[in-house]
Amino acid sequence: MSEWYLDFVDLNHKPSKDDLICLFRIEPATGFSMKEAAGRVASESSAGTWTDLYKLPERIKKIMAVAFEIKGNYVKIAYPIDLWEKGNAPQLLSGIAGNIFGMKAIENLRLVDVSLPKVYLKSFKGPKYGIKGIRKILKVNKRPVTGAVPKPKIGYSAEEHAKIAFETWMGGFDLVKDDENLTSTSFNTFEKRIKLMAKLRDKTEKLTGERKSALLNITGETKEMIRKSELLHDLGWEFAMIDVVTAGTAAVQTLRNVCGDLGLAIHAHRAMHAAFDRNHNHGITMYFLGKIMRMIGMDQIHVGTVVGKLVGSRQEVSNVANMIKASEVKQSKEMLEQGWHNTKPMFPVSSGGIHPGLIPKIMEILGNDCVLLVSGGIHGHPKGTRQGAKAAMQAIEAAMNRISLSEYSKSHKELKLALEKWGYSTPK
Ligand code: CAP
Ligand code: MG
Repeated sequence: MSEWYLDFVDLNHKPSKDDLICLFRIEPATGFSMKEAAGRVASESSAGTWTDLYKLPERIKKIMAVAFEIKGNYVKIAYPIDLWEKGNAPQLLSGIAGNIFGMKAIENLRLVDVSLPKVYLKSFKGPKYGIKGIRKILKVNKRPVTGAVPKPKIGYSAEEHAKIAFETWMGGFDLVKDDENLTSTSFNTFEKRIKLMAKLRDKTEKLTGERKSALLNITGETKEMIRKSELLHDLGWEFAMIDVVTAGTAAVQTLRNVCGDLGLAIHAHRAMHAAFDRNHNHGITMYFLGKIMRMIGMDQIHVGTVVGKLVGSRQEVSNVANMIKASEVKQSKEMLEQGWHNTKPMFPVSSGGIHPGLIPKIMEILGNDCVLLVSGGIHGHPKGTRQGAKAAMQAIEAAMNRISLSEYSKSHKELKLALEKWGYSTPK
């Protein structure tokens, strides 16, 4: 068979400053060399096909991707900027995260990172608010922002849901979040929930003098998301929440535009990410997902907890959290150089199996610039949601003042009860 895959490999090639550079980890299938596998990835993700052609205009050679570095299983591929439509995230994924995952000549393929050149990055909006903007909205200066999802995940009526929100806010939390699978159901419609919650938000703000808000889940068909984001705006809400993987990058881009015009910040839930990032040999890293979501312009995104109920090593979680906050990232084994060119930093969100006993550890990993979602870990408190939220706020105070939880719990009864129930355990 006459192939031209090796035309996509040139280990002497020097990428230009406007190229997108991708870092892949490739395991070739039996019978294929690394070069043959790398050439296939570069070809199928850019301007190739499986056989040589009768005719190939010279011009096309200028947009062929080039595998220019192979180190063990790590391969770097340079993609000329002209391959890409500016401001089109789905197109980018169709190329560098598309057919290549299914090629027979490749046993396993991992898209590790992509380095986005300034000219491409700047064709997307980036976050509207970012960390500083959200801190300003919520009037929370230094400590982590706090939030909770009413639990169980789905099942409460809108009235019950709003009452739990009230208790959560009254316990000192800033945010109440919808769960990823709660949108608008017969027993808890979006409209009713956000109306009832808005009333109780106003009441809590009056009672406490604090800012209170919510991350309300608009995930759905794109036009329906637009309609729901308008409803949120009309009721004075500041955030829309989107399950960004299930909704898809096209919808997420549209909503970044719409929410931006309405002044809404966007909370990105990552449900379904583990379908492609959990197996370290194949798929797409959470690091890459975090990066394109910052590029598109989410204000905050779930990154994991390390010590909570879901997978994600300390290294993985802190790499993602650091990258979405950084102004620049230096190259290392599994990360490419990335300048962010004034793109605002995003808030990393830690959620999933958190209770007060785990809070200092999470703050040690993520620092104070994070959103802590403590849900089961407040609603399961022996005295209920409000006391549970107080216990979590006390754990944050203790960590901010570098006092051990056992010491702080001597004078803080809510924290004491939480520690008696959960201790410092990691839920599974
Ligand atoms: C947390 C959560 C979040 C997960 C998502 C849940 O609840 O609401 O969806 O944390 O994971 O349903 O599990 P709990 P991640 O606090 O009660 O565990 O943030 O890692 O993407
Ligand atoms: Mg959830």
